[in-house]
Amino acid sequence: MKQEIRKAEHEALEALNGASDPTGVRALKARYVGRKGAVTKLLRKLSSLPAEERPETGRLLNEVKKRLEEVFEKALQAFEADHEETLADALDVTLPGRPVARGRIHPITQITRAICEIFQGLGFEIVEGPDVEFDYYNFEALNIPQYHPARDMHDTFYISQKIVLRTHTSPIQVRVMESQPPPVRIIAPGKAYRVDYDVSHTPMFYQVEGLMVQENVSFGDLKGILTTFARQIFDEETSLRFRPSFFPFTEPSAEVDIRCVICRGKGCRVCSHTGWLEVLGAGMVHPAVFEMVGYDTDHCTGFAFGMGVERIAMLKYGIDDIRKFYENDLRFLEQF
Ligand code: 2U9
Repeated sequence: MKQEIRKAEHEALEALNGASDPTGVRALKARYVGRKGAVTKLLRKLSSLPAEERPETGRLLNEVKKRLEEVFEKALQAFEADHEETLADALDVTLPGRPVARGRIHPITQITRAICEIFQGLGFEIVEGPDVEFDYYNFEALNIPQYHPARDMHDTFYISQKIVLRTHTSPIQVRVMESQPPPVRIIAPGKAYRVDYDVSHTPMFYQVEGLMVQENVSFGDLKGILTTFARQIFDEETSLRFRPSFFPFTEPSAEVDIRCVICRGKGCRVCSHTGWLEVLGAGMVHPAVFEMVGYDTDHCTGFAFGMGVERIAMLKYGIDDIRKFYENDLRFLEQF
């Protein structure tokens, strides 16, 4: 038995000499001093020895087991220390960190917020509504008849026969008028969708529309509000021009221009040598629209206006292609 013990110790130490990683050491530890290990098995065999041999053999076995446990533990610690040293060598904690790219607010969101803030300052309240709309709110209630070209599949994204992606934010104003009596003074920002794609159109774009309804609101009030707005969003010197136009939901209607921000009216490539740039559309709310929402046209009048946010941003920053806003090119976006 004593010989067996010495042999097991010798073998274990030899094997440990050849171990090249902590996994190997753990396997050896289990093989010799683990629950089913060689030395542990010998301990169990002690009871079969003659009584007089047991004390000395037992002592020897315990000594060998303790010694082996210690050398295995030391070997494992040595591997761990080595590993930490290697990590410390590989990691130079004095190197500067990688710069964290900082995000920023998209230029279209910045301009939408700026527009809304100006109108809030003039007493308008911000209202939002669903992007997916009933045909009724998007067209019918806005006096856009069945045969109007805007209703064509080539202009409008249809979800079903009666449901569309809103082509303007005007349904928001219809919903507000349907739910409350005048006075109304609201601003409706949000996405709009049209089947269109070129340098000045994207299938999704942002709009801000406004509506003011109460007794005796006039075209003069509309001019005053829009002039104040234009002077705040562009600059204090901005002058406005109203050209007659047509929209089914307003009568009379106008397209509104500002004096060219580039040439100040002298004529340049940007304003096609007219000295003016179109910025928005507006008009007095059509009586047919008031009737649809149950407003009494004898006691209230109202004006409405609408603008494309990208167009305002393009004029303000001198950008010639609307698609740049949606290409996610950081070299472009980081300039705002
Ligand atoms: C209601 C009644 C009237 C909103 C208006 C315009 C004129 C207009 C265009 C500007 C550029 C759309 O983004 S664009 O292509 N909009 O010219 N929008 S008046 O009139 C309304 C809205 C709601 C109940």
